[in-house]
Formats: sequence, structure tokens, C-alpha cells
Amino acid sequence: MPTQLETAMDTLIKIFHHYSGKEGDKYKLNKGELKQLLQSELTDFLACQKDPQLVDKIMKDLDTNKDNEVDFNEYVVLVAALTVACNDFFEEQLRKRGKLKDSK
Ligand SMILES: [Ca+2]
Ligand SMILES: [Ca+2]
Repeated sequence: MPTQLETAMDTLIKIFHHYSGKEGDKYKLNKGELKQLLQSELTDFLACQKDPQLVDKIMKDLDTNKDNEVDFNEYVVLVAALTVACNDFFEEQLRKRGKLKDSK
């Protein structure tokens, strides 16, 4: 039985390849594939961002090697950044409820 974290990692990998394999390079997301991934898998995240240029901006931010595709390394950066943002929000909520002692 895989652990929850192993399952989460496996899911991250499978989701990437599900979208990256649709067009062109099987191991990279082009802009269309990135858009589909964001719209299908990060629905809530996109819903609160009304910017029509958002996909272009995300693409530009993520594409650190400037090949106009998002490879797995670049995708992991996005997921990690979003996870950190979600955790900050989560900790903030816990602090407000006084369930987490501030360690500073
Ligand atoms: Ca592709
Ligand atoms: Ca790239």
C-alpha cells in the first residue's frame, strides 16, 4: 500500500503526463495543454483570477528555460508555489482560531 504522500506524488506525475501527451512533445506542456491542465485541475485557482492573460503570464513565469513549453520541472515549481500559498492560508486560519502557537 502506498502512503498518502506517495499517492499524491504519483497523482502529480500522472496528471502532468495526461496533459503533456496530448500534442507535440509528449513530455512537455505547450500553451494549449497548460491551459487545459489549469482549467481542469486547478479550477478554483483559476476561478478567482479573472485575468484573461493569466495562462500567458503563468506560462511566461514557469518557462524558465524559454522553450515555450512547460516541462515537468517547471510544472513542479507551479504546484509547489501553489501548495506553499495554500499552506500559508491554512496556517493563517489555524492561528486565527488559536490552535497553533506562534513559535516566533
Ligand atoms: Ca505536449
Ligand atoms: Ca520550458
